[in-house]
Amino acid sequence: MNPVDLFRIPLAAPAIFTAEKSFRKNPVIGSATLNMRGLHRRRVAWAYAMSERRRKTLASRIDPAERESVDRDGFVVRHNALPDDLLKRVREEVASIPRPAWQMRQGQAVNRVMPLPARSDGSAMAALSRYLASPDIRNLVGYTAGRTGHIVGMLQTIAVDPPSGAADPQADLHADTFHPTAKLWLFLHDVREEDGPFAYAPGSHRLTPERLEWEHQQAIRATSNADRHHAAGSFRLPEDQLKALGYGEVRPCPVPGNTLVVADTYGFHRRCPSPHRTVRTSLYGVLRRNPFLPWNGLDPYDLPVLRDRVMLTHLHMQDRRARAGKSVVYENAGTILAEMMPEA
Ligand SMILES: O=C(O)CCC(=O)C(=O)O
Ligand SMILES: [Fe+2]
Repeated sequence: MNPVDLFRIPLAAPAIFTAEKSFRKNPVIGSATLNMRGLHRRRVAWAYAMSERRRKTLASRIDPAERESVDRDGFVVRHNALPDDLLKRVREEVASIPRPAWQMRQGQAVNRVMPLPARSDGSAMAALSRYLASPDIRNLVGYTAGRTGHIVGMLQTIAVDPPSGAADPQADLHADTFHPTAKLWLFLHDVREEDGPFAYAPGSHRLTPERLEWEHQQAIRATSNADRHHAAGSFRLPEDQLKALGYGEVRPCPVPGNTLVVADTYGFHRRCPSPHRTVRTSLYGVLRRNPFLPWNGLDPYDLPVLRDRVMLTHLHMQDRRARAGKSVVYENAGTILAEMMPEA
């Protein structure tokens, strides 16, 4: 071990009990010695067991058919998610009202995010924010994530222009992190098979003994993995290994507009590569919480002062970093229309 790491360890150790996932950033989580002795294996098994316990207390709050889908597959698809009049207003606003946007380019894919308004301002975007806070969505997403809490919501556009860059890293099959956690997409328009839909390996959210052993093996060598996403704790899996872990084949999810997809992104998933230019816009939400605490709810982000400002505050901090000449994940893209094709 590098002597400098000795000083970093007392500071890095408490992260073991949080949602911290990066092997590269955290010397304790990334320690080959500790992982050989079973640190990662224990984190995975414990986080999973706690999630299952919390899910039991939420089970009666969600629709039985949707619960069955999450339990069996790790994701659920709900058609006609928004009432017609709200859907119409959302589509009109998205097509005609420019909004502050931030973008991250990953190879040929641009991921554009637009925070939702923090206050009710009569807009359809504010209504989307309320939709995410409704008990129906909170419970469904909370159940899928294995813990309820504030869903960080935004408008998301994925714009893919195949000749413009390298492969899209999100098109590699992966798990987002080491514990149950949820994302949602409410696709505003049709996403056909050839438009780069979301795809998921059904059942891969379940911790099989083979998956646990695989997690253990990955963790030991994670910091030196050539794929930086893998080293950051978002493990990549070659698709032909799904079967060995006890899982089904990847299933693409093309959807008609107004379809809600909620997925436990501990399960293996990816974006399908798009063979042509596509722009895919959705209401997008993320619920990722500390998986080790026994209770649901009690999320500081639910406090009125923080609620709905989480994303915007994060993005403003990115702007400050950019102005200071530091590297950022999301670049300010000005005030633009959500569905605009980015410049190459
Ligand atoms: O955009 C998609 O279809 C999936 C991307 C992904 O892997 C993610 O957001 O975690
Ligand atoms: Fe992902």
